[in-house]
Amino acid sequence: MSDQDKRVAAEAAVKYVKNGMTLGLGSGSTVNWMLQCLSERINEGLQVRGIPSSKKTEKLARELGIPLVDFSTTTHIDLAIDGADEIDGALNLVKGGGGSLVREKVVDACADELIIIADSSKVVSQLGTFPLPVEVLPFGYEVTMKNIERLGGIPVLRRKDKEVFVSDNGNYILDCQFGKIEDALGLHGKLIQLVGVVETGIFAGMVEKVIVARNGQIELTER
Ligand code: ABF
Repeated sequence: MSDQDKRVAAEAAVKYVKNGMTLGLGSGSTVNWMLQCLSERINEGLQVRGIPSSKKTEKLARELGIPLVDFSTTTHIDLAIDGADEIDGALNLVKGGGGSLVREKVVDACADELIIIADSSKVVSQLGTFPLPVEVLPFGYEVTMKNIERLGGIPVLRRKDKEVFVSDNGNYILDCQFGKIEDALGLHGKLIQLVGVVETGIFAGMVEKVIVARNGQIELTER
């Protein structure tokens, strides 16, 4: 996992940003490099505005002077740029390692185009090595865990510094080991029907472009 490659992928994605765009700003360390690069372009005169997908992204974007709006201003996003934890050959993703999967999915799904940026460590032949993050309501999460187990998963309540992790939406995250995920969309469909499940970290059929940097070289994959 190389910081240099994250930066190379981030800079390549910013080349797709056009004047006047409303951008979906994802979350994670690769996106943080993208925000840095976007800020430099804005200082050179680029006029864009962004909708952040997490409180962390919003904080950094403000610090970098990136103009921000929210969905009360516009429900149209020209281009979203986001990271991922796993990317397979069909451009299906596992996301949510940073705990922002719900707002990421709202922003990414709204965008006319979604570009994913990553270092090569995220590219996998099959999803599932990374435990699948699932955001759940705190109320009755124990029941939701049992129901996920009935689907063959091993859910673990996410903790941060020994405290239960609470998402920007006030919910809990279950990190679920399902082993190799054969049918990502099918698994998402089963999970999202469970009472108490808010959203899953499976992003299937949403991605137009994936920009991966490997040893400083860009690999572009388009759907
Ligand atoms: C974000 O990117 C999250 O969904 C994911 O956990 C994170 C991981 O990527 P990075 O390596 O860039 O932090 O979108």
